[in-house]
Amino acid sequence: MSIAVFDSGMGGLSVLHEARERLPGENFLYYADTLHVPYGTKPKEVVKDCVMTSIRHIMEQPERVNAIVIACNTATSIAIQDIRAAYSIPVIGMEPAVKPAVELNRNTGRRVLVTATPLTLRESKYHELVHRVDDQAIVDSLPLPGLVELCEELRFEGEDVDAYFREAFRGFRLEEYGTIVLGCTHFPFYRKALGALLPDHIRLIDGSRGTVKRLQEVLGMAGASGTERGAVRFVSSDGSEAYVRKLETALERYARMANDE
Ligand code: DGN
Repeated sequence: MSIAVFDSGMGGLSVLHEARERLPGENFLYYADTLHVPYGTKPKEVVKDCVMTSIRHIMEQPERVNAIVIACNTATSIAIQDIRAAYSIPVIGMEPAVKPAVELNRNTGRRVLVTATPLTLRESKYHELVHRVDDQAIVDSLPLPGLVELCEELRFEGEDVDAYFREAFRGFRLEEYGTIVLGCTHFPFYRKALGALLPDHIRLIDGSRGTVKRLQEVLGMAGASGTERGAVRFVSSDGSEAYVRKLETALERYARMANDE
């Protein structure tokens, strides 16, 4: 079985990591649309074209993938219906983890803060989701433009990162929040930096576990089988070998960070 994991850049590695933990024997193709990263600050129609072109390239790869994970909240909200209409293999998307966050904070007096790219938070898909699950009106939203770019430079912690978050959270009374949703697949790279900055009671959640669970359901695969580790092949839309090396480094760093938690 070969499974494609797609993002504009390296954010989808957080989903690939989760998928390899759950399905270690499978082979993965990781495709990054480096020609067009970041998506989240571009107009919707431009993003839709970039996504459809990327999916076409994925389908042309020699692996002949059996399923595609759209490991990008922005691309999912803009294009998942078009992708599903165009291809017959299973296509699994991302959704900001608003529902579990609301459940965790129900009747606690604490609020939920959803962070994502500006485009994800502007889309009707997000507003419909909040409308459906936020029955106690406890959800607030915070776009984090610029964080994807920091991540793409492998700047996961340090003074610049702390300064970015301090500025972003200015004006929020953080003690009121019980959970912060990481609604962009690049953001879990900042779990450690955020953990050090935020009050201890705040929980950080992201959508990768839910997406991989869905992938397992759709493929009818309960979990790890066999002892042999599957392969991962990285492809970038600009053909850059240097970016492929960067993806390998970032995946290792992410795995180390996730295992330290
Ligand atoms: N990782 C993408 C997401 O989950 O929304 C954002 C990437 C981007 O191109 N902005």
